[in-house]
Amino acid sequence: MDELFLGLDCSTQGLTAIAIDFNAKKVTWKESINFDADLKSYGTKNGVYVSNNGKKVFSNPLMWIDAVDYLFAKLKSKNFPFNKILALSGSAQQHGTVYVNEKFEKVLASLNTNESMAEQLNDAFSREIAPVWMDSSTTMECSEIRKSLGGKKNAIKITGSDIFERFSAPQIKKFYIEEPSKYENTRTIHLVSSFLASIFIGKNAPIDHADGSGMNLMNIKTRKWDARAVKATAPNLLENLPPLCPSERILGKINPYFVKKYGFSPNTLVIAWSGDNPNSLIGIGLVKERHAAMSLGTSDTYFNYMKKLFYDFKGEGHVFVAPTGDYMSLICYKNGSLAREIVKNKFNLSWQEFSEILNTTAPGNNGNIMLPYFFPEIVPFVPNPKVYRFGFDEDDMESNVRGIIEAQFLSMKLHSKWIKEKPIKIMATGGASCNEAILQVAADIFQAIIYKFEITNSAALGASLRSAKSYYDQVKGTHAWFDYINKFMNEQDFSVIKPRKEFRKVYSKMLKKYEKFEKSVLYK
Ligand code: XUL
Repeated sequence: MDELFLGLDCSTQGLTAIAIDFNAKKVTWKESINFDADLKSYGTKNGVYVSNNGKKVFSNPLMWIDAVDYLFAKLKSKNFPFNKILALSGSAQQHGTVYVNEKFEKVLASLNTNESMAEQLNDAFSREIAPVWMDSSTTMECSEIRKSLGGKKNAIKITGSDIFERFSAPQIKKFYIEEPSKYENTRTIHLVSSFLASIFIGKNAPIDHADGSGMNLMNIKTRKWDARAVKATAPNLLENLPPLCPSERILGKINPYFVKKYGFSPNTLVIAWSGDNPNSLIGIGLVKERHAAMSLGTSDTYFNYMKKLFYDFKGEGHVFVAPTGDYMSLICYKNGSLAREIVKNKFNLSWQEFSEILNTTAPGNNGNIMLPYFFPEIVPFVPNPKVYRFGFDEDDMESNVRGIIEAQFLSMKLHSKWIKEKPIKIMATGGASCNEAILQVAADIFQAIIYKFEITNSAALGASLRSAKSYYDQVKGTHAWFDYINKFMNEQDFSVIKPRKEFRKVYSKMLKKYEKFEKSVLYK
């Protein structure tokens, strides 16, 4: 019999389902919906609503559960084999919070299949909206929490990250300050991941350690809610937080609603959900030291699996618990694809022409360096965008093309120095990862092998792999993560970009110069 596992990914813009046949080592189904296009009545743009000043960014939790019904109906119409799914898990955008009242669990336990979940859960929220990771309205709350915890360094030691505007604690604090009576009516505060897991088990689900690390509320060492952080955030908060659990936890059997409505087996196991970045870590196969990944998308992220706990006391990067129970780092850049596109479009280049310039110009850019803050940057923190060019001007096409790409990877290398496990293997995903000329620059700068990975939805894939591991661990005894990943990943398609040793020196010199220039503009 087929042994299928389902992974769902509720990202900012849509919901994706991936089913894998673990024994055949194959992705057998992939289906996505887009919130703006498929759930038009919610009126979102790119899956969110944005306040006039651009600072508050939020979504509607009802839309996410409607998306589950919509996607499953679509799968049912295509005869998706729901009855063969042995276990499922999920992934969701990180940091966003969902506020439910005491009706939530009661309604969940008795959902009827004649109506949609969203219709039945309409009154189960104490706050209609859910702030998401793009929100940057909580600067004041961040400084208050940071101060209560004894400053930036302590905040990092306690929670693994400095206090960030998009993280859950400052978001919860703001809600408590601005809408105290709604806060009062809140029974449970979920992350998007634990909220959706709750739907699938028919009661409040725990928050897994990996996604819990993105809240500024969990102690990164003890993996428990940290009393100091909880106190610094809002009164009686501990009562409203779900328990924490390891990411591999089997939460229980699937809510009968899904059995009756879509034909899941009543024995389908539901595994704890987690955040999209932790799920991607698994989906890309990072379960060993010195393995890292770069996701080159709207924003670029760089993340590492870490055997040991390292802190970035500069406060730029984050440390999360990994779904394997170890650690992972995450560095998030705003100047990703959009910045690359600005340069490409300024010179009316196609991507092919852009690549040709990279292939035919000298690594090191003849000493020219760009600091590419086309947009406000998170790493390093640059609130007011400005592009700096050293040794060339904005009309020099070659130097600009090479300049932007070298700057992005030099910055990644520089700002990940605090991770003492140096990468030898870097997986590349995301839109720009199909461009081998760009990846060659990355390989030369990092002096590491870059693997170009064909599967685009690594978060949903990670969730399906996590559900397979928890299921087989239970029925066949625990196995190392590496065994699972190796078994599955070796069958996937990769192309390999090797670092060219002859450019090692050029780039190590250039990195020092880049650091000097960065300091000169940041601290002037
Ligand atoms: C990570 C972060 C984003 C969201 C996107 O810290 O904010 O990557 O998880 O979904």
